[in-house]
Amino acid sequence: MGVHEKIREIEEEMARTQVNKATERHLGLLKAKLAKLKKEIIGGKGSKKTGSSGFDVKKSGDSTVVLIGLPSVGKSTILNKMTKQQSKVAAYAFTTLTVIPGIFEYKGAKIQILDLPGIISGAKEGAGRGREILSVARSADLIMIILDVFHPNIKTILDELEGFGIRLNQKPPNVVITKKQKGGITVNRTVKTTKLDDKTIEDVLGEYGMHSADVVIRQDVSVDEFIDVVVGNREYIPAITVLNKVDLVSRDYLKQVKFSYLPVAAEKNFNIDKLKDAVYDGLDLIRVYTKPRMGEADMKEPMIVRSGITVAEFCDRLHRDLRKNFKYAQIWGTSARFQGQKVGIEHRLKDGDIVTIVAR
Ligand SMILES: Nc1nc2c(ncn2[C@@H]2O[C@H](COP(=O)(O)OP(=O)(O)OP(=O)(O)O)[C@@H](O)[C@H]2O)c(=O)[nH]1
Ligand SMILES: [Mg+2]
Repeated sequence: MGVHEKIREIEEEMARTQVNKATERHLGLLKAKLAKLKKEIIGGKGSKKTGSSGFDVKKSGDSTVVLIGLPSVGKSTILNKMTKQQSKVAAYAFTTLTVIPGIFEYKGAKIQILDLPGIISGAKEGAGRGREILSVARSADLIMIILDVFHPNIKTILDELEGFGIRLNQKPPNVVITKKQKGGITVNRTVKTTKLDDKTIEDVLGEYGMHSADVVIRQDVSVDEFIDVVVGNREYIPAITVLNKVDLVSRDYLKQVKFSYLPVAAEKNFNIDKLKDAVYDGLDLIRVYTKPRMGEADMKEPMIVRSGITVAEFCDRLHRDLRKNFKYAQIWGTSARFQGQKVGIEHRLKDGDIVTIVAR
């Protein structure tokens, strides 16, 4: 039996199973099995840096936004209106066949946008170069979901992204699993939890061949979130939803759309500015200034980086070898407990921080 058939079989069993206290544990196990099979689909480790995308994309700018949507929803039109790029636009499906990058500057940040071919249902299993497209999405700093006003079927898109290990607008669950050689599973909870019991935790870990581990639960996680931690190759990415071509409908028509979205008519330039704002806000960027050890800080040209960035990641932005040779950093600004505080590589930076990196 192939992976896809096995997945379908489990999904069918889950659909047949009533959700109640008695079946909770069994469902947890099925979910774990399912996640394991789905991981095979995503393939390889595929981290942000090394992920083989199949599409050759050269990242540039301070952050990268990808356009994801069904064919002909207006992705290329949006790219063209937001940047100076001219990606081909046409009234038929699959006009765009590869990645088309564009860039725009906003509030001092250089933001790259990647226009992609449309995805179709089954993309995560490879339909219509779907895997290449979704791999690019996994590497994004923000995903822009584009929907056509006449087919606002957001569920198709969410299913494809979800099935490819992408978690939208969620934080990584605060759970730590440390493997051990022996001693069984021990679970420690630092908060009161209601959604996940010890037996289910054991079942899920067992499914992944883990029979001894220390588990620390710091948040009331669901079994799905716990499985995400166990599987481990999830990308947590912010997203915004755009409903395009609103010039073609009335206000009344829009009232029946039940999820939240930004209304846009790209072709008419309607709300392109609002879209730029939404992208900028969604990226949650901060300004960080660098200061040489002996000199003055450069307050003219901040580095624009995403909020929550660690000193380690900041080093990577400055120079390839800096992380390797890192000794300590000194911080002036809101992330420091006192001005000039010495910090390690895991320290998280905040907006307006001034940083000196001291390397060997
Ligand atoms: N009325 C209207 N038409 C639009 C709007 N935006 C795009 N279109 C039209 O929609 C069609 C598809 O636009 P594209 O930008 O090529 O769509 P796409 O999503 O890039 O399509 P693929 O590359 O094939 O996936 C074209 O005929 C556009 O002129 C809009 O805001 N209003
Ligand atoms: Mg296109």
